[in-house]
This record gives sequence, C-alpha cells and structure tokens, in this order.
Amino acid sequence: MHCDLAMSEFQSTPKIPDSEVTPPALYFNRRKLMRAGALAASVAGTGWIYRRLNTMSLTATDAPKLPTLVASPSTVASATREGVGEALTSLMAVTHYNNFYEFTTDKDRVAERAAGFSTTGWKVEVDGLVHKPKTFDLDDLLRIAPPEERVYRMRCVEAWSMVVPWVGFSLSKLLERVEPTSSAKYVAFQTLHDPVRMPGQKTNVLEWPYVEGLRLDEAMHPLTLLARGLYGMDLPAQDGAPIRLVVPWKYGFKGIKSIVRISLVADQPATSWNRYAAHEYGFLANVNPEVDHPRWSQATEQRIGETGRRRTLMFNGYAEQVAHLYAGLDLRANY
Ligand SMILES: Nc1nc2c(c(=O)[nH]1)N[C@H]1C(S)=C(S)[C@@H](COP(=O)(O)O)O[C@H]1N2
Ligand SMILES: [Mo]
Repeated sequence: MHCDLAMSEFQSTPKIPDSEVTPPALYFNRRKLMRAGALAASVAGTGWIYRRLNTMSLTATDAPKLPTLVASPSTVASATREGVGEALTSLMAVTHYNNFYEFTTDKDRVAERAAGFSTTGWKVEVDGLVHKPKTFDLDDLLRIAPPEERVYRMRCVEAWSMVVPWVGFSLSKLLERVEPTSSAKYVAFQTLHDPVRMPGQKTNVLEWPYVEGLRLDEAMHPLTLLARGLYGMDLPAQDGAPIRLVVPWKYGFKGIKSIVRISLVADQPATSWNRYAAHEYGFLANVNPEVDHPRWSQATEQRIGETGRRRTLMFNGYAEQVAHLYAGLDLRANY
C-alpha cells in the first residue's frame, strides 16, 4: 500500500533543524519524503501525513475477522474503546510503522519485509518450573480463553506512542494451565529464530533469538496480554504474528513478538535490549517520565497521528492498576 504524497503540501513550509535524536514521526515522514524525491521535511508536513494516515481506509492488510469478542473483566475496564478516552491510532499506522528487527530496522519497511511470513504449524512451548509443561499449537492457544478487545496505550522507549485495540487474553490464563511451581519467580519469552523466514536475523544488530522476561507477578497481572490480533483481525506479521506479548505499563520493547517459547524460571532472565545496552534498557523498563534515557528525555512523547507532543504518564497511565507491584522499589534506580 502506498500513500501518494502530494508534494505541493510540503513546499511552502519552513525547514526544521535536525536534533540529536530524530523524532520518530519526523523520521517516518522524512523517509517518505526521500522516497518521493523531496529534500526536507517540515513540521506542518509531519502532521499532515499522520492526519492522512488516520483517515485512510485499509484494504491491503485485511485479514480474516476474529470471532465475536467477549467483554473484559472489570479489572481492565479502562481498556475499552470508551474507557481509554483517547483516539485509536489508525490501522494504517499500527501496521506500517513498526519495530521488528527480525525483518528490518526500518520502521516503515517492516510490513513489506514481513509480508508472506507463514505461521502455519506454529507451536508455543511452555516449560520450565511448571507442573504441567505443554506445547500449544495455535488452536490450543485459541481455546485457552475467549478473545477480548483490549485498548492500550503503547509507549516505545524511543518516545513515540500509539493507542492500539489489541485482541487477546490475559497471559495469566495460559500460566494457570501449566501450573507454575512455587520456585517459579520469572517468566522468560523467546521469539522464533529462523533467519530464512526472518532475514533480519542474518545481521547481528541484536543477539538472536529476541528474548524478554517478566517477574511472575507482572506476568500474572490481568493487564498483561497475550495478543493474537488487533482491530478485530488476526495479528499482521509485522505486529508479531501469530502471538505476541503486550505489557501496557512498560516500554514497547518488552512486548516480544512471534513467541515460540515461554519458560518459567527461578532467576531473572536475560533480555535482548538489556544485553545490548544495560545502562540504557533495564529489566523492569516501566514507563517513567521522570527517568530519562541516557540519550533523550522520556518526559514527553510523539503520539503517532498527532502534531505536537504529549506528556508521558507514569506507568503509561496505568499507575492505579500496577504501582503496587513496585511498592518499596526506588523507581529511579529500577528503570
Ligand atoms: N521479536 C521482537 N519483538 C519486538 C521487537 C523486535 O524487534 N523483535 N521490537 C519491540 C519494540 S522496540 C516495540 S516498540 C514493539 C513494536 O510493536 P509494533 O510494531 O506492533 O507497534 O515491539 C517490540 N517487540
Ligand atoms: Mo520500542
């Protein structure tokens, strides 16, 4: 799918200087502009492309509709389209502005690189410190719990954000099935490792497979979602098909995509971004506007589809539900 940019829209607006960290929205816009042969982006142009993305109707990523969604429990009542109180990010932006380094580090090219990714025969192994280890195929996973729509803010550590209507069920439902033993304290997750199907894994931009982890109490929190869809459809490949994690009060990188293994463990597991740069990406990685990334501020964010910046909320706006998990921890030290 292409956004035909009418270049005249950009031409009379002022140039803006490069800053050390290119705002993601601007980066995205600039890529489109470069492809269209233009020389400079503009503040006005940045807003324009997102307004346009937000109103564009989608056909190319239309996927089979999921079965009727069920109501979420009252513990996550704020996660409905009405409850979230903010506009949804367009399907176009959610599916064409992605981080998924297994395909490419180019956010606006993940969709095209991931097109045709097959999830046939997918299995998720759930093992480790559990009484009933089990390998689930996709049908098994779909039978664990009926799908709910959960509308969550997603805040990337790079200071951009979206509001996404995910489809899935609480990870706790899966974990209850396998019955963690009393020595299980953490949950470790792993993405598929298959450089043929995920050509980005032929590079060493990260150590593969991508791995993530949660404390067991975080994993059991009702907000923690195993997502199999968005916008009422199966997950598009670029968003982590066929199954990914969504932890809305943490930075987006905790939301590991295309999961093949979930292990209950006693010790804090290694995580990809922490391995890459431990001083920049912590294990907890809770959204915290008061703790800056060493290279940029986390106080504000660019909501994709909007002009201007929003203030970032403590725990991404989920403090009421999750702050108790971190009582007694120095949140500054446990970034
Ligand atoms: N396996 C894997 N999972 C991943 C990533 C990745 O590169 N590989 N990127 C993470 C980051 S940094 C973000 S912000 C979100 C982006 O999810 P989205 O593309 O669906 O918006 O996925 C996360 N999960
Ligand atoms: Mo991210």
